[in-house]
Amino acid sequence: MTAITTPASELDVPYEGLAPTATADFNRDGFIHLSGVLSPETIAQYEPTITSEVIRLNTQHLPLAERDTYGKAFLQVTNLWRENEKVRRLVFSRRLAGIAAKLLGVHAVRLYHDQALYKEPGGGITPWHADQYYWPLSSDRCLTIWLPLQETPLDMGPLAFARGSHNFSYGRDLAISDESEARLAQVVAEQNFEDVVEPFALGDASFHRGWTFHHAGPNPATVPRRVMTVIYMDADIRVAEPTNDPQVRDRGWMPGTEVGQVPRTPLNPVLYDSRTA
Ligand SMILES: O=C(O)CCC(=O)C(=O)O
Repeated sequence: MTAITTPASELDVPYEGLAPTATADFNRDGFIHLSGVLSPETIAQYEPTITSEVIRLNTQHLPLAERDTYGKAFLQVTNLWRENEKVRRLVFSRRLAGIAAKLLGVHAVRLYHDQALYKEPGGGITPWHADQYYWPLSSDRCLTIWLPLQETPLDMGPLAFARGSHNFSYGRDLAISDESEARLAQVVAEQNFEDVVEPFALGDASFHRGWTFHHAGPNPATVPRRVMTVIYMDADIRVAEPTNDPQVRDRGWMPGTEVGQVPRTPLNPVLYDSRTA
């Protein structure tokens, strides 16, 4: 009898495009932009589901003109993997988590949470900021994949990074705001950090460290700039004492944990472990 084999989903097959220098490049720059992380066909399969979940779960109904700068930047819908089995398959992709583990130089990564970030037509800038300001975590071994769900040209607000800024500690006390935009734009200019702004082809994705300063332009296009993100952390990272109010709230991503514990909760599964891959 002939065995019937189902081809493994691209989502769980290792990515072959990582250069031997990728981890070192990522450590030096604080981000990396990779081509062909997923095929256009895979993105086309998942985009409609993510978009309909964003529409279903969105709680932001104010007109753009009545929102603050953060509110104008994007619609933000979190932990979609808990809402939809198909989205769960994307968020739990071993390919994506495997890239995250390699870039961080760790054996295994755990999910912190996911979020869809949809910059509406006419949506504003994403102010300069560093994500780790929000995270009560014991080390900087955490990163975000930014996965656009359409081709993203320069005039649609692709994510942009200040190269090497993850090693600079000034400005880490700033929430996303007009103040973070003004102060960090000044820091980036004064420190001569290169502001790396690039278009994204369909299937490209970037990965950035928690302390890397990043921002995005507005979206004057007539269609939303649709993006899925997943935040991964070293599987051995621990919950840290919050240092600000947003970090107190962010402890909710690791429910029931105490400071000092590894967040082994049902919401923070290990998504990739090189020792069992
Ligand atoms: O999509 C954006 O405009 C912002 C994304 C971002 O800040 C992030 O993924 O950390």
